[in-house]
Amino acid sequence: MVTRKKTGASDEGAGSILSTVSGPSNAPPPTTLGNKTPTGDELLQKATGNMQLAADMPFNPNKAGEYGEAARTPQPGATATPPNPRATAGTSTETIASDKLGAGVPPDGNNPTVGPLDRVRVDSGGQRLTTNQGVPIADNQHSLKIGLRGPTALEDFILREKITHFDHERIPERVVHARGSAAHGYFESYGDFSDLTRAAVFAGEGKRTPVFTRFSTVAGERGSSDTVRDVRGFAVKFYSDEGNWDLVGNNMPVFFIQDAMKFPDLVHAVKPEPHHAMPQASSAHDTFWDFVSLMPESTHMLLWQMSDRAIPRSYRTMQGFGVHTFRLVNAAGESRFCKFHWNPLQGTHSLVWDEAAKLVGADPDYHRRDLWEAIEAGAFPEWELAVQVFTEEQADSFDFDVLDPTKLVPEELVPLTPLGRMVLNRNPDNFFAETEQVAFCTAHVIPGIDFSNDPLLQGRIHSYLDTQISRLGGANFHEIPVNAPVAQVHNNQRDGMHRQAIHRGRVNYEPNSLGGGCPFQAGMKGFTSFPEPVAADKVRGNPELFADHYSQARLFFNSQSPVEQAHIAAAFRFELTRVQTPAVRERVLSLLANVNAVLAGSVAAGLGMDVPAPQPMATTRPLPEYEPSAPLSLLSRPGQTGIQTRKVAILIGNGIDGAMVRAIYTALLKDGAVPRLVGSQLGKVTASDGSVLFVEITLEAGPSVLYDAVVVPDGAEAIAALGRDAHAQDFVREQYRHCKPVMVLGAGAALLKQAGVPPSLPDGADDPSLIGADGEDLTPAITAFKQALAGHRSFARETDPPMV
Ligand code: HDE
Repeated sequence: MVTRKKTGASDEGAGSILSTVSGPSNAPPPTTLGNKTPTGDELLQKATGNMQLAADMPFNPNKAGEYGEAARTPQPGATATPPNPRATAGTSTETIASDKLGAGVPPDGNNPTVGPLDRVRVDSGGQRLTTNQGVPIADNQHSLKIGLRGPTALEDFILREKITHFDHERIPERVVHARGSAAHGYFESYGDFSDLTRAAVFAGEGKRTPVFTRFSTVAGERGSSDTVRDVRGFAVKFYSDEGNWDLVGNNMPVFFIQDAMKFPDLVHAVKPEPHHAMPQASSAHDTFWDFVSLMPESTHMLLWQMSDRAIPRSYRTMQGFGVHTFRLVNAAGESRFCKFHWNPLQGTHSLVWDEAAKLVGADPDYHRRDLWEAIEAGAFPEWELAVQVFTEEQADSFDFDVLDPTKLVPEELVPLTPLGRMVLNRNPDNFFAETEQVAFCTAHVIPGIDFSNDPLLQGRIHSYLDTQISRLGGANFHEIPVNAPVAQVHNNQRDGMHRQAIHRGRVNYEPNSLGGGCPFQAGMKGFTSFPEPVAADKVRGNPELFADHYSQARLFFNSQSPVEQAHIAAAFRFELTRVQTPAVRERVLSLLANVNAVLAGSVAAGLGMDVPAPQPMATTRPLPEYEPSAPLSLLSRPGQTGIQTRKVAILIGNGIDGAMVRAIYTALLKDGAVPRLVGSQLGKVTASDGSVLFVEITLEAGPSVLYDAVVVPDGAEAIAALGRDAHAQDFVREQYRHCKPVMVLGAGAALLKQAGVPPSLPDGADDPSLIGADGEDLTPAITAFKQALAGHRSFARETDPPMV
């Protein structure tokens, strides 16, 4: 810019500054606009400051660095410092203050729309009712009518606003994973892992990053039941100080298909059949099994899905997995492959199938309630995040391809490295605003985390961003408070439906000189993709090793305990029984024949069929053989939280032993368990000692499946009455059938006898989870009961079919 030679005030060219089009060429700007107003002064600063910024950048100094080798190390964008605060303003009037505009102080390099959620939490205590425009509503009971018995007036804007908003309350549900529950919490790094990755969340010991974690089923609709047999989603959004990182995983480490191209087919096959929209939230139907039996790469995942992993006891007792191979990249640009694992402190525990099926009716919100109640009670669930880290050279030596998402990396091959822990310690304020509107995207990665070429992952990187646009109504879903990062957001994206941010200034492009070059590209401090060399033909297809469809299915099956193996066989039997097309059943059996002869035989026998010839393999290479891997069994992880949050029913009625009930109740509460007094009906119960107890829930409203264990205390009169209530008999029978700890004291034993519950295990041995006591001293019985409760179930009782 040409500088003024004379020092005195000059209004030459002021007219151009007071106009919004054209101006003199190459002349010094005026120093006064003549008619002095405070706003005019701001305008002068804005215009001259902006001209100065533009002049400070005579050319784009970054351009030469964008080509060839130099492009590998992008440089930070060129910037210039504004000569005055108004230089980058859109308007000279930005300092005008009001209750709406605020203090008239520009945000100065800050984006307040990403601030903590406090800014959008609302409480209506002491407030009057208003419309969405803030107009106080006098009468929220009646519409505006022409006379008390007359028609409603079209001018009733209050009624119309209320009904219109209501009409649009629902948004499309997620196309998969529609049903879910979530909580806030934090991730805490165990140390500085910068040698592995520059990801901000692992930058130092004790560093905490806020998270929002959503668990889900996959196939069911938003209102379906929690305990159906299904894969569970395990999606974690890390609000890191380098932006949001979403680790969108499942509770199983492998997947059904190897390429994103097949995902719509898989989902169409598993969802309710299109002609009659049945069955809801279940894979037990023809189209699912038709599809997967023609896709033998599903076999490994099918074994996981038929295992007890698919019916978790709680979201809190599930592992989580990133499934795909990812990359960790450190500040030196070195990359290693990794697999992510979440291991629950609560241990891995599941329901049994009969219980899961009954819970669908008894409490469709079973997992949602469990997560909510545990967090409300301060029993914050916790997971350890660990990674299996391996180099590209190691990966090349494995006998499977790490880009194949139907394969896991056995822990014996690459052990886990723990990186930190996640604690969920805060329930959402509002289900819709947070849990429903949260948008997870596999494309949300931060510097230090990168993708592998897994063709399933590559497809997901596109899909998640795309789906949010229709589900959340436009491209600005990132501004919804639960989705906004805590890191600053500055770019030149503008407009779109429901834009929240009001950008100051006139610059919405880059490079620019009029905004001092800001926001400027970060160069090597920003996200840079790992420069993996690739030279190959464009092709549709998979590598050779992807054609091994059975060796890891065998690994999984062989790593299960006999009980778990029996459950897998029973689950296949159940699902295939519900299939109606014999050829589909037969095709599934031909897959299983490639996995394990005992499994195939057991399922075939359950269906009244013979085991067919194994399906031809897709490869002629010999399949690798694996030693069983202990961590693949659920039973390998009992957990560290004892009886905390476990629900115990204590059956009571008139004449129950009150002192005994109170002692057990207190002893359970002491260790964090949740006892409930369960009776035939609500109200008072007079105990044998004359004291009064209050029933907390009835046998009808809280059937057996809602509890982890039952206590039948002493008290002849109460037991006789319970014995006349078939609900009570069902209750103890089901507790027994579902292998849960049962404690019977004194006369309580009579109820078990009446319900047909045997006193010992099917093989005649003592049943360690059936605890009885006759004497005065309850302590040993309570101790044994707590021990059995901490151990969850006694599968030694189980027979197929059940005897009780
Ligand atoms: Fe997803 N998946 N997925 N998925 N997925 C969605 O995104 C998709 C896959 C997973 O709590 C959708 O926001 C494709 C594997 C979870 O909000 C959608 C493919 C894994 C959640 C989508 C996969 C997952 C989703 C639906 C194959 C385990 C719930 C709504 C290429 C690693 C996240 C949405 C939440 C949700 C697409 C495969 C996990 C449509 C195309 C493998 C946990 O975008």
